[in-house]
Amino acid sequence: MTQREKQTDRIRALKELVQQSPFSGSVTSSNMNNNQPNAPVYENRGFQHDEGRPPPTPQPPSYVAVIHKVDTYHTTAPGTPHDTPQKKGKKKCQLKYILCGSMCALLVLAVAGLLLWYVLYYQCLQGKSCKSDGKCLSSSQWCDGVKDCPNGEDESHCFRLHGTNFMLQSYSDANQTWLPVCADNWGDDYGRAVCEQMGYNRNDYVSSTQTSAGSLASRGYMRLKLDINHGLSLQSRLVHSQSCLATAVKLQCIECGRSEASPSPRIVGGTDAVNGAWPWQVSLHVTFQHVCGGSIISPYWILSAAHCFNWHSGPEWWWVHTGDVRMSKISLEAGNSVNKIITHQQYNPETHDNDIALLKLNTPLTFSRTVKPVCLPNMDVDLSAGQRAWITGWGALSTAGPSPEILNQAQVTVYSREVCNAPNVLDGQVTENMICAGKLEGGVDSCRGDSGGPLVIQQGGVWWLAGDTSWGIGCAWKNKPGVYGNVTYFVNWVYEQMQNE
Ligand code: 4AZ
Repeated sequence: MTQREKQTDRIRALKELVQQSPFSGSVTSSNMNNNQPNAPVYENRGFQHDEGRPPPTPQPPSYVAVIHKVDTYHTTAPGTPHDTPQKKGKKKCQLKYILCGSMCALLVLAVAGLLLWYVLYYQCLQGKSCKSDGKCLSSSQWCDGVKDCPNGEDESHCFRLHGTNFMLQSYSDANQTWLPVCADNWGDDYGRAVCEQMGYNRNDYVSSTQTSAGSLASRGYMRLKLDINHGLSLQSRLVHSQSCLATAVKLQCIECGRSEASPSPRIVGGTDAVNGAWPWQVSLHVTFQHVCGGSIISPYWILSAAHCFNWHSGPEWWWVHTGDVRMSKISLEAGNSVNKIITHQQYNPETHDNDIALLKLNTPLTFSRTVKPVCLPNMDVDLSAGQRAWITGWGALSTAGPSPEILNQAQVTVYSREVCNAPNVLDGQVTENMICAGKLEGGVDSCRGDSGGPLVIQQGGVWWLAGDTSWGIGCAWKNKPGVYGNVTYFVNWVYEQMQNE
């Protein structure tokens, strides 16, 4: 046998061996041996059960391939009934369901926990929560003389004044209602303390008197206990009592709403006012020009409309002029500078919602015959539809007309929200924080430049600030009454601002 024959034999034997192996492929040609004409060439047909099967097309890597790899770690011997592909799939599904189930259970538990915390802490089942941070206080923590909420709101609405006779009421938590305050030993010190708590200055205080509470006491009183434990807050000394030997307390925190001249029957369609008739009316100036009106409510505070401060929002721009009906006269006087402008946080320039603002002065006004505050509405003072009201201001005398030298006054009618919102009137634009007033027949109205100024109503001998001039469609048009901020709606907001400054 030649060398070559020997080599050929060895190759044949090798070939047979390879063909018997499961990894065998038919030897034909391949690029492996392209340059060696006599070298055996292997064509890899992959795993073959029967020779005639064509080579499998290469499969992209898939998850199945990965699972197969995992299965090689399975302790059950390959080929046993446990390991059929369907079984394997089922097991995997079960595992997925268990995992998914536990995740869902955990999620439900977390949500339930959150809800419980929310209900207990924020919804405050037994008490009330602070608006500012949601902190829950028990009902006994409200009006107990200790400020528990960050801005002290738990102590800010514990007293209010009721009706045209200024009856002092305190909130009874036990009865969930407001009851008249009665005391055997009420004095000015108590009166001052309550007024200060409401937001007035101690120096504004006028008087406390005592009178019968009448039907207001049908559910009892809040009676002042003697102060054995000196230093206890007023609130914590008030206890609910069905009867009271003493009489109820009337409280005047500020001398307000007193006019020195009765109005004689234009603003549009109004007449000239006389000095002292509307002593709360102010003119708000920017760079020596009248821009808006406003109303004095205390020596330090002017109430006006938020929209007046759209363009000049900084207090340094503004000067408050008071004390005379002649614009030329008050313009020449120095006026009072403004320390702070507080516009309502929810004022909406598009809808005119919450169009109210407060100006705090740097120095207090000195009250006189022509400089006095108007009263903020007490609870239940009837300033509703049908009332005769007055509007005043230095605003334009017609839609495109000039402004007057002398303060103008006009009498208007307050309309119900239904009338204001009728399709042919203001078509649903008057919200609960607005009131509309004027003359549906046209001819009398507030106009450009009257904004922020007062709409007042006289009840029980004093003038109440029912509205601040806000907006309108044209001026004095038929079926287009003027719209005013509803001051009754904002009274708590006003006191809150006064308390916090
Ligand atoms: C204004 O432009 C304005 N007719 C104020 C009030 C009214 C209209 C316009 C109400 O300030």
